Amino acid sequence: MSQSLAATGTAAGRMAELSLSGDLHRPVRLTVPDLLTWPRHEAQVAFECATSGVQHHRFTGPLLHDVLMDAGPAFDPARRKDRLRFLIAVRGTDGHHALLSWAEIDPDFGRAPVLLAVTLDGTPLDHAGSQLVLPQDRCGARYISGIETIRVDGGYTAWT
Ligand SMILES: Nc1nc2c(c(=O)[nH]1)N[C@H]1C(S)=C(S)[C@@H](COP(=O)(O)O)O[C@H]1N2
Ligand SMILES: [Mo]
Repeated sequence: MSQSLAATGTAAGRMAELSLSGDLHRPVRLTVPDLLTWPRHEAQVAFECATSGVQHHRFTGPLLHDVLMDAGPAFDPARRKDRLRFLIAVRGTDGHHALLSWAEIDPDFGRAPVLLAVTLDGTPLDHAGSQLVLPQDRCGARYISGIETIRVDGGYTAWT
């Protein structure tokens, strides 16, 4: 099913919801209007798609970092090194998914201003679901739309 059909199906019933799960002290389900609880940022972005070329869009929404911090990631906030093993997995309703490292969005490390969009070019995403916005990405593939799940995983144990 295409993303637009999935979104229409959701619109016919209830609003889209995304779940924050994994290594969090306060896992939660959030609608797009719930995301307005956090300070809203704006990003004018350009990204390239392998099939449709360069796209320009304006997104608004909270910082992914602000939303995830309130869900209580299971690291010691005072110890910067403890955060370096955490990954963030983001998946859309169509199964498209991608990983970010925690350090990529952490203000002490990569400081990428990644957003969870509530609007796309002025249109609310209440029914389509939030979209991941990564102004630092040249390619559009991680701009995951219709976000269903964000899973925080601190169990990266390749060397143990
Ligand atoms: N849920 C979901 N989000 C997605 C994709 C997808 O297949 N599923 N494709 C990505 C890719 S490859 C690009 S370039 C951007 C823009 O794709 P669009 O032009 O199809 O909207 O969305 C991204 N977000
Ligand atoms: Mo793409």
